[in-house]
Amino acid sequence: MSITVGDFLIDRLHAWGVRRIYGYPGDGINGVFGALNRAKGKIEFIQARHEEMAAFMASAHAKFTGELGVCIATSGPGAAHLITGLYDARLDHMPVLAIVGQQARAALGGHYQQEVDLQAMFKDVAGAFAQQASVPSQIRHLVDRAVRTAIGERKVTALILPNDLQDLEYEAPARKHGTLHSGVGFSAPKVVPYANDLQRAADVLNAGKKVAILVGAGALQATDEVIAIAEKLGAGVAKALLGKAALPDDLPYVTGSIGLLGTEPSYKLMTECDTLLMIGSGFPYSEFLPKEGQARGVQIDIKPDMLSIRYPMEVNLVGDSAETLRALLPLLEEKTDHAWRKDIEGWMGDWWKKLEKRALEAGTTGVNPQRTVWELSPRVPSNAIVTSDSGSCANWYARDLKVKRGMMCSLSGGLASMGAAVPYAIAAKFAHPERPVIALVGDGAMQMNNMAELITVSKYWKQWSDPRWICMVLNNEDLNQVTWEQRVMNGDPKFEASQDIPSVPYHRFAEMIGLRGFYVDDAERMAAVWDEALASDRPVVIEVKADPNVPPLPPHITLQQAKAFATTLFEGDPNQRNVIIDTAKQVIGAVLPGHKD
Ligand SMILES: Cc1ncc(C[n+]2csc(CCOP(=O)(O)OP(=O)(O)O)c2C)c(N)n1
Ligand SMILES: [Mg+2]
Repeated sequence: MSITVGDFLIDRLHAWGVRRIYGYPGDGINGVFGALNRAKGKIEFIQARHEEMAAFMASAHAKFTGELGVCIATSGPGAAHLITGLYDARLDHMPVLAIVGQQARAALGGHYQQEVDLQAMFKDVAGAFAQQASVPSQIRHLVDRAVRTAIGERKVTALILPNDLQDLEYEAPARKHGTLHSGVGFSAPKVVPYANDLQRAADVLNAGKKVAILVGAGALQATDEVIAIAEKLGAGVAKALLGKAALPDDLPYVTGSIGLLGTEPSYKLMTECDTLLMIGSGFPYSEFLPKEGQARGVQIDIKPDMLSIRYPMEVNLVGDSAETLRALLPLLEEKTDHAWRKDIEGWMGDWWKKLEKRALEAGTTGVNPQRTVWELSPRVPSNAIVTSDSGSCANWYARDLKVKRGMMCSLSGGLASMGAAVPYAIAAKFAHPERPVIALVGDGAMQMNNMAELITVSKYWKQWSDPRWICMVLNNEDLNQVTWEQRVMNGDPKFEASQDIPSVPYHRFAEMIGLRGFYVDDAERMAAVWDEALASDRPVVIEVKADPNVPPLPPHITLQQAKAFATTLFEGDPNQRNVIIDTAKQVIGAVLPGHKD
């Protein structure tokens, strides 16, 4: 029986292990959708509200499963909509395949309707492999190479399929000159450095008296190994945002997040250490790492191009983090001096108290947003998946959410795009329907696109074995993270025309589409609302009337930033009074010289 190119594509993706595709239809890709339909559920199709969201879902699928993520869209506008979500995958090194339609072959080059030069458009985001098919016998090797390149190189790839080609009869490549004969299959290799390189790394680590470890997404599968190494070396461990779930926060030497959204102990760990071991992290901000020359450095990364680009390392190891750490462990000497470890534990004890104090302060104009995540920490189930959007909530996610062993967490890391938390949380739920999933989102990001994806939740939630899916929205009527950046980084007052956003009843919208809604304008109710949401029989939206005047400030403020901030307060910031009051409660000692916290 003959099959179409579309049928072959679906069969081949199935042979590669693909079981779910996120996307949106259109006539440019109908030949593939017809094939998906004929395949009768061999591959599940999940309909997003927008192609960008489908690409975020594919990226999150890769993050939460380790598998290839696949998204699909029509030609022209559908393909263009995918781009931001694909960049999210690309910047976080996630294997994602985009399948897009194109105008009919005979029309190409004719300024035809929805004709966009897709190969040029995908060239950057899917530069590893972006190919347009022109004949049926080509499809086999194009799928094989697109999939193998994506998973083998941890990159984004794109397949562009002219619409008339999709319905043509599939032809196997002939046995003749100028044809390709490809096959299915890929097994990741075990990548471990040579013994002498491991020894060089061990020598550096053994010589150190104050070892700091920084873990990123590359350490997510190496929890036991990082713990064993940290304990042997008496080290503290800071976590880049994408590595938040690599270690639980109840370990006394884990200093939590690093960077602008990070903790003071992580900052101290890096500025006071004499040795840095970086594992699977592309954390971008070098100013939060040791000063050049202060520490000797060892880095482990599976991707050679990520080595020694944030700090000049003495030993650069290409390797799988868990395997490499296991090979390194017997070469390390147990530290006998525990002073450094004691210092770190002391800092952490103080830090958690400080965070609690900050979280329990009352807001001037709404609920203190730190309180929302602080109350979640003791309640979050240890099998939960938590996602965060880009915005002030990412600060509270980074600092106040205490990760338990077994949890998974992620966000748009490298791209730091708004609008990823809900699609991430949807993909998390499809990948792990038995786990509770929680998305933390700002109101600006909600209005940008997350709100529409609640409709996707309402369409599918009854299929999920555990219906617990929670979206918490911080309704602060402000693009707050950027408002604070304007104040602190630029020394400008809040620009209301760009920063104010309208209030929308998110909880009522949730109720209108069959979900459950909670509205919280009293911080004292936050704990009880989490309890109710975590026991709900359906997905929940918690809308929190949040105080926009609580500063999501970096752990240390430079003198220049402090001056800039102090100046803005006297230059007509519309929220001046409440900003001063809330800031005084939070971090005035850090911001305004001469005051104590
Ligand atoms: C697509 C995109 N556009 C703009 C930005 C810049 N940006 C980062 S955070 C932010 C404000 C987010 O506002 P909201 O979602 O309301 O969260 P809040 O900070 O108020 O809690 C903006 C505009 C971005 N990261 N991504
Ligand atoms: Mg906001």
